Amino acid sequence: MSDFPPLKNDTFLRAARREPVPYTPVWMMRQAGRYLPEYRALRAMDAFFEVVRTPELATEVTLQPLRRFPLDAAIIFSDILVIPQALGLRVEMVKGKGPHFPEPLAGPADLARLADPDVRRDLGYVMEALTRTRHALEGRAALIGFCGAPWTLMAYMIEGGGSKTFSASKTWLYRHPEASRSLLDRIAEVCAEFLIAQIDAGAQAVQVFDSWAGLLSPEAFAAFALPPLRAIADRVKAVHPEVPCIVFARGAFYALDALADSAYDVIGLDWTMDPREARRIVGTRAALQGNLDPCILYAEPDVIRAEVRRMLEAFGPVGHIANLGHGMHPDHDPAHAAVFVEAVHAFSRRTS
Ligand code: 1CP
Repeated sequence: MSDFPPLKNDTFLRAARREPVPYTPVWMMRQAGRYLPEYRALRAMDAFFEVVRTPELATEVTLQPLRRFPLDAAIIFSDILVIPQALGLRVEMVKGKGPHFPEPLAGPADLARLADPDVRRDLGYVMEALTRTRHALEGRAALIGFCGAPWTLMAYMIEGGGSKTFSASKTWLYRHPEASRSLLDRIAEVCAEFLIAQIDAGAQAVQVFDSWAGLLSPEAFAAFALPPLRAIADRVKAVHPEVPCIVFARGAFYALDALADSAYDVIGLDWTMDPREARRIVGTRAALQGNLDPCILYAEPDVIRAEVRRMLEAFGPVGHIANLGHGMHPDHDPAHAAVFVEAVHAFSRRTS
């Protein structure tokens, strides 16, 4: 991969390794997306998964937020649901509603319906988008690849979309624990292969999104969600030991100690988690990422700046990647995202 432009801004990678940085690096989950008018304009012409599957367009959308804000990392424009698609399930993006699976997994017998994907071929468009984006970035920011975590993907594959209680997928855990484990292991294998292929194609860090971890009891998380999460990082690290792996298990405060004991280098925190308490639990075992409540971006700029200062003080200058505690919302004002990013840089420069 030596033909990529040299990385001129390595603050994100240094913070992920808990090395000293001149300022705290920052990026935003869902930084590419509907709150940007230039994204909405592009989306007006193409269906969501068409944009995802067209490397030129995915590269363009990935770069859009970097043209507006001095972000320290770019995240490739894609979706966690490309893995269920590669496993043979149909996924549609319904306007105003979100993802919809017309034929979700109804029971363990449906596992036979799943395909055995060739990740580098079936999801080759993601790898192509990463390679293009890495060149287009010209080393201005690090490039992050990602995938969904096995539990979160299993939940979508069974519920057929978002859900308030996720009772169908949780029913699997308690009624069909063996089939659940076999599905989770199968997804984990695809996730690991996919992340390794993304790194080969140019990703400089990878993040695993376990967005629905918080629906599980600590016991269920330990029994079902954690083993495949661990397996993914172990497999990626065996091939690419130098590439930072980030885990974002939303709502799983109770799992911080176990996650710090895994091969993940960085643990993402949602806004319900106290950074000082997280630091006390995790110690020097991992860097932390997060965790401003995305709704603070609805406040006046001075409030955003004060909250950023509070966040930076709570995390401290070492081993912190600033981010939101979850993704940008479609009705966020891009000007307020700019205030967030600039405040992180300004305050951390002053205090470090
Ligand atoms: O119509 C549109 O334009 C669809 C909106 C949209 C966008 C912009 C979806 C549908 N996905 C995305 C992009 C996306 N999704 C990215 C791009 C990179 C970036 O961060 O800028 C990423 C990382 C994701 C990951 C993703 N998709 C997650 C994990 C992160 C999280 O927010 O918890 C999840 C749960 C999804 C599923 C999904 N895809 C889209 C929606 C609206 C949802 C969530 C639906 C639900 O709440 O169940």
